[in-house]
Amino acid sequence: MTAICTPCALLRRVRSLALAGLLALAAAGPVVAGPTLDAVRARGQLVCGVNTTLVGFSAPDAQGRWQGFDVDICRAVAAAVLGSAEKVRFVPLTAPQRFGVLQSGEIDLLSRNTTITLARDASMGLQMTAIAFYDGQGFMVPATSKVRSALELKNKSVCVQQGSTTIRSLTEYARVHKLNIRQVVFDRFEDANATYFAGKCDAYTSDASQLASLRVKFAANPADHVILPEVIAKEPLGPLVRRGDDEWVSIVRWVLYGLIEAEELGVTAANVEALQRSADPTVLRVVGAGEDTGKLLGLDREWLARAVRATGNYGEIFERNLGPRTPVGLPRGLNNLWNKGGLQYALPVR
Ligand SMILES: N[C@@H](CCC(=O)N[C@@H](CS)C(=O)NCC(=O)O)C(=O)O
Repeated sequence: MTAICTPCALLRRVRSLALAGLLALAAAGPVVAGPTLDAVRARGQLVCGVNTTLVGFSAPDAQGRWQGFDVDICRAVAAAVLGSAEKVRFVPLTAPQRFGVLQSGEIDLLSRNTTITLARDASMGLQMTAIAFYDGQGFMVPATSKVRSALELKNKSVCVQQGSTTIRSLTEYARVHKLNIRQVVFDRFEDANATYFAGKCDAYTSDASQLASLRVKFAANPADHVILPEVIAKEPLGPLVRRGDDEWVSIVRWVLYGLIEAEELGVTAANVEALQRSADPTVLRVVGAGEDTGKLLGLDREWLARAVRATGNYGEIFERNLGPRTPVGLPRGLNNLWNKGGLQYALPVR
């Protein structure tokens, strides 16, 4: 029998082939592991790029153990992928170093107060995963200064570091508002910090969360430095990976979404075991006792349960490292859940 090849029949055949392909894929079980997951597994360790020292985000504690919000994201990924949050090597990176090290393959993941912009996403061979922290660029001034608004920085000097999004936004803001700001630019973070805290710049500009962290570490009394109300640029921060390894992008993205989803569902490090007996299928998926979401990522059923057990959910990570009861003392603000007035909205884990 000869096949009738009208455009309609052709379309039907393409559709049925596509459907058969999709069904075969769904039945195939675990998807292919990408090259990064393979390398991480073979090494038995995740290599994570973090900030050199930014209290609350990434800094070694008195025992030399890395602590912080960005650090916990690395640990959560390691717990999901390798079964242990301890299987991470942290690589401290300066602002100018961070992208080259990720591009060259020296690290698997960059979890380091890094803003996702169009240019970075589209032109560096790197890819954003999800937004871990909604930040914005701000200014800090000594409390003794009369300046109480960024618009009062006319003819003032502002300390700023190279290799970040910060200088360009400062330049554009100053131009738009005709502020004639004198930029005092540093290659090294240490020099920018030392100069501002020695009182040699009228203001310091960076991500607002960073300013809050810096005053805790460097000011004799953090209350001696005031963060001005203006946010001059959006700084959505999140983990970056190399472009071209879609499986790895998915894993990092879903670990982050999973931690946020866990918070939304009330799954915490402490109750993840007890909730194995939950009647709610959305909770069961998160605690690894329901539908197996891990196999679609090339992982196992308990991937997310392990991450939550190791680091706590997103809210627990935030509160422990940055929240009002920590020295950095940040409110949840934009980083609250979408149903509590914030922007954190995890795509559904199902
Ligand atoms: N979020 C911004 C700024 C992040 C950033 O790297 N900030 C600088 C200070 S403005 C920093 O952390 N430097 C630390 C270092 O170089 O060791 C970005 O991604 O460019």
